[in-house]
Amino acid sequence: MSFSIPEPFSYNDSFDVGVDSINEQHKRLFDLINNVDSNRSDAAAVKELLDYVVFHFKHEEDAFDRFNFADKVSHKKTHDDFVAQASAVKEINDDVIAFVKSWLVNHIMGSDMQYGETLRGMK
Ligand code: FEA
Repeated sequence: MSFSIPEPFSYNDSFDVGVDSINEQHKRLFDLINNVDSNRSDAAAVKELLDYVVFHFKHEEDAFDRFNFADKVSHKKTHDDFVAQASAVKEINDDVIAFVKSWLVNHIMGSDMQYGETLRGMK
């Protein structure tokens, strides 16, 4: 199943996974992707996005361990695969931007939504 990409590309309440800290991080990911889109040849913007992605994934994965999230192994693999794909990008173009936007939206809606119940109560 594929979810529609908001245009303009920004966070809205449909992305609420039920954990404030994670929602804030997801908002920031939308912003950082827009920043890369507007500054395509700026290596620092790309690095900032990648670093924040890694930070965010670790935040989620630490919570999976603490709350013993049943699907943590396959969710972590999805994260690792994305980091590998994103790290291999050589040039930011329309296809890359479309891929990253689609990945974020589909990952939040299709995967992150599934830990909402387990992580409820986390800040
Ligand atoms: Fe499972 Fe959260 O990760 N959203 N991103 N990227």
